[in-house]
Amino acid sequence: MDRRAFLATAGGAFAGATAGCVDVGLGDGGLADDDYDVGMSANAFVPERIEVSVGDEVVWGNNGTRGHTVTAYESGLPDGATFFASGDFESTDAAREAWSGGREGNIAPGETFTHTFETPGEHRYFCIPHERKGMAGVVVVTE
Ligand SMILES: [Cu+2]
Repeated sequence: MDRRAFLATAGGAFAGATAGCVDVGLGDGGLADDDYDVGMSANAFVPERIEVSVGDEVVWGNNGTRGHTVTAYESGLPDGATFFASGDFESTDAAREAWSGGREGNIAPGETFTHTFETPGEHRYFCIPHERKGMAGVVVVTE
């Protein structure tokens, strides 16, 4: 059972207990489940792998409590793919420098980042401050 169905069921069964609670269904960052495609927990993108079609928009949402980045690995993109990074940097190195210089590119709790994928293939990306903890993901784009 998905979470929304569960909440709907619980709401019906315990309407008296939950009435007035506006936080039902919202994560720590204040985002609702359908506000994003890929969430961000303490040290992970959830899910780590997502499959979309050419032309689809992917929305990352920080539903955790810490700042994160979405930063593509230039070497982890298909030929011809557009580089993407929160903060709109032009390269992985530029994003790293801007982060260490003042947390530029930060996606704060409750914020989102969006990118539209136009090139088929695997797009690998990571979070700069949590790279060493293995915070990385892949967007698989199919025709
Ligand atoms: Cu992170």
